[in-house]
Amino acid sequence: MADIRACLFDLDGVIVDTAKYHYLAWKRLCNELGFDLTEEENESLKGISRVESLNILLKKGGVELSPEKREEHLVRKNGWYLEYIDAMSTDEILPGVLDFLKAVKASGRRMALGSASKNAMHILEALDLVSMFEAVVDGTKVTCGKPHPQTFLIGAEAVGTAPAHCVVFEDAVAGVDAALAGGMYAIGVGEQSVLHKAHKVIPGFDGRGLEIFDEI
Ligand code: B16
Ligand code: MG
Repeated sequence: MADIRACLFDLDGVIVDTAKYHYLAWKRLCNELGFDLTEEENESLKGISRVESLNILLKKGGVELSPEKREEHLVRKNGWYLEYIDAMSTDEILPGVLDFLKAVKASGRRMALGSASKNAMHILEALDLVSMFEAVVDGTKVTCGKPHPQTFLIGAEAVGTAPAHCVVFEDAVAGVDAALAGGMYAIGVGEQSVLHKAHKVIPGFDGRGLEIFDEI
């Protein structure tokens, strides 16, 4: 049985469904550039950095842009995304997440956030969750995004826990891959068919408690 001493949580798609807002903002940009983005295609952008996501989309749409234009589009996309974020409240924390976070904290396990997002602190503030995490590793703190394990390795170190005693909660294939590459346990939050490489997959946190650590 796994001896879990620290939990590393992804943000988008695990704690809050900002993935839907990323999708709407990317879709708007793609449509302006003359092509569409389906929800299925958006799946491959989850957990991937902003710059890398744009690279993937431009390739898909067969659009070539100068570095200046790319930067301009990234700023516009983030502006649309932030309009959704600014309208968000604590009601948008996904079902069961708050109780689960509190239970982990009360159990004495260490807790960190590991997100690719450069907006992570902004989102945590909107959700009143900043004080829940001992460390926040976000897109402003890494040089290699997921699926590279750097995000979670920095998180594990920040909470003084060896990777073998850490579990990562992730909704993205890239995030599950990052956790496994870092030598950690991975619990996928979403669909089994998508996240099958994880040690365990749950649809969400509703009704879930510390017994989950006995199931990996
Ligand atoms: P931003 P996570 C990731 O967050 C998202 O899943 C991904 O879709 C997004 O492109 C990335 O953050 C960067 O986000 O544009 O806000 O810097 O899932 O790792 O918490
Ligand atoms: Mg995510």
